[in-house]
Formats: sequence, C-alpha cells, structure tokens
Amino acid sequence: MQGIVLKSTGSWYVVRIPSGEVVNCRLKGKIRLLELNTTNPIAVGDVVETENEDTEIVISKIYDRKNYIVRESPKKKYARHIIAANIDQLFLIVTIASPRTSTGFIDRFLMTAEAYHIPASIIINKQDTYDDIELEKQAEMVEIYESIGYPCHLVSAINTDHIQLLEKLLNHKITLFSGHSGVGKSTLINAFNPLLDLRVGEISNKHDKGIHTTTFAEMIVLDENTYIIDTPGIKEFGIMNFELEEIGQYFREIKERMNDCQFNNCLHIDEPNCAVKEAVEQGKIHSERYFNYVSILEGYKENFNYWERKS
Ligand SMILES: Nc1nc2c(ncn2[C@@H]2O[C@H](COP(=O)(O)OP(=O)(O)OP(=O)(O)O)[C@@H](O)[C@H]2O)c(=O)[nH]1
Ligand SMILES: [Mg+2]
Ligand SMILES: [Zn+2]
Repeated sequence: MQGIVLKSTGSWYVVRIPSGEVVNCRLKGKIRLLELNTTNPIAVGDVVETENEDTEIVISKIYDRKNYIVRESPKKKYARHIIAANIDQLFLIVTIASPRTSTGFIDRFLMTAEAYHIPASIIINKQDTYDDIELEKQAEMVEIYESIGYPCHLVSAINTDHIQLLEKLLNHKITLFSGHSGVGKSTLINAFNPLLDLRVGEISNKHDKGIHTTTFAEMIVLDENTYIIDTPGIKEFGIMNFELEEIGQYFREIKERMNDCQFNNCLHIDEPNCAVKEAVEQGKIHSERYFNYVSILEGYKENFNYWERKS
C-alpha cells in the first residue's frame, strides 16, 4: 500500500496510508544500501510502498522524488542529509533578533531552493518584539528580498490575522518550515491548530538563541490536502553538490545578468567586463547579496577540491 512518510527517527518510520491511518514501519533490508552518501535514505515527505512482512510493516519501495532539499550533514562532513522530499513551497522562518538571522544564512537556503525550483517565501516572525533599530534592519531585509521577487511576510505567532494570512498561503500545499532554532516554527504551526501541541522551547538568555527543541523533522497534516513539515532548527546551511560555475545561476539577480559578462565561465570575481560586478557597483545588485555570493563561492572552493579529487 502506498503511503507518505510523516516522520523518520532513523530506525522507525511513521507512514500515513490513504485511509488516514498512521503506521510505524521499518525499512526492508536491501533498500538500506541505496544512496550510500546520504545519512537518511528515506526522508519526510517521501512517497513509499509498504508491505506486511511477518508481524511488521516494512517499506519496500521509495517512489521517485519530485524534488528534495538537501544539505551537508551536520554530523558527517561531505555526507548528504535530505531535509524533506516532495515539497511544494518553502517557508524560511527568520527573526531579526532572539535569534538573529543573517542574510548569509538566508542566501544559502534560497540558493538551494532555486536549484531545486522550489518557490520560497520569507516569514519574518516575532513582530511584537522589535524595537526601532530592529524594525529598520527588517525594512532593509524586506527591501533586499522583495526587490528580487521573494515574498516577505511580517508576522507574529500571537496575531490571529497573521495566522489566517499564512493559513491561506498553506492551503492545498506541502510546505517546509525551516530556519534557525528558536525563530518560532513550531509555535506558528501550533497556532494553525492548537490541538497539535508541538513542543516549543525558550530562548537561552545567555546566547539569545533557541535550544533545539524540535529534534526530528515531522510532517503535520492540517487537512487532507494541506501539510506542513516542521523541522529542527539549523545553525548553518551547508550547501553541496553544485558545480562552482552553477552557483551564480541560483542568485536570481546574478542569473539575469550573467549572459552579458564577457566570459561565459565568468565567476564574477575579478574577470574583466563582468556585468554582475558592474551591477553591484551601480547598486542594481545589493552588495550584501553579492558579498554572500562571494563567500559561498570561497567556502565552496574547498569542498570543490574535494569533489574534484573524488571523481
Ligand atoms: N514574542 C514572541 N515570541 C514568539 C513568537 N513566536 C515564537 N515565539 C517564542 O519563541 C520561542 C521559540 O519558539 P519555538 O516554536 O520553539 O521555535 P522553533 O523555531 O520551533 O525552534 P526549534 O524547534 O528549536 O528549531 C518560544 O518561547 C516561543 O514562545 C512570536 O511571534 N512572538
Ligand atoms: Mg520547533
Ligand atoms: Zn561576470
């Protein structure tokens, strides 16, 4: 019987079958060997085939994924961790303070969303807590991202109008909620249906950061056609599996201009007649986005050498 993976704890998988029933499954032995370089062969959102085997239910097949979001495993360098599969849209939940989300983090995430063609929105939560300086920083963030076409929604988990607005955007979709620990992912999801009672955590006074309350990704069924994936907070988004020249394509405003560069393999660093650098100088590309692009490229060069050596 076909089902969708709601949760994976490593050795057990929680699968929802079409009747709406939720069953615990194990993985059939031989599938475990697939995808050696991946820390989790089955991810939340995977569509799977289940079978009865002795007294257990096992997953015997994974159907092809429409898409997935992958990052470098925080536990094992160069290994892939699939955050979730088969998603319709991505909500990047961010906060200006407690904790602070940097544009560097946002851009790493957006880049991956672009690469997998998953529409992304930025949800700036905790509006009830910001002072004037924080509101100014927020306005700049909104300016950067809306100017390149990423919708930004300013919300507070305690504001019912905001929650209703988000609910409309979620309707009939599978939405991945991601972001740093403590930004309010689980709190927002609880607000859609208080019966869910997902665990939420405090913000550490000492570090002004979340305490990693959610520990496993979990798909939540809001109604028959509306699903949300709550995920554990991530500290850094390690990107991988891209070619060096590809990275610029996943920055929309760079992609738009790269055909005007003199060299078709231009990395937009110090090449002559580079349309991207020109746009940065003219203020048409935000310097912060360009800075983040360069730092991803620099960081990536190290990994790139690794991939080169391996192949
Ligand atoms: N003032 C205020 N506090 C909020 C808001 N949203 C969430 N919080 C608080 O922020 C803290 C962290 O919320 P969580 O929902 O646990 O955050 P999370 O993103 O799920 O964190 P992890 O599971 O660790 O990744 C809790 O104390 C929430 O009550 C908001 O809009 N306003
Ligand atoms: Mg949480
Ligand atoms: Zn260039």
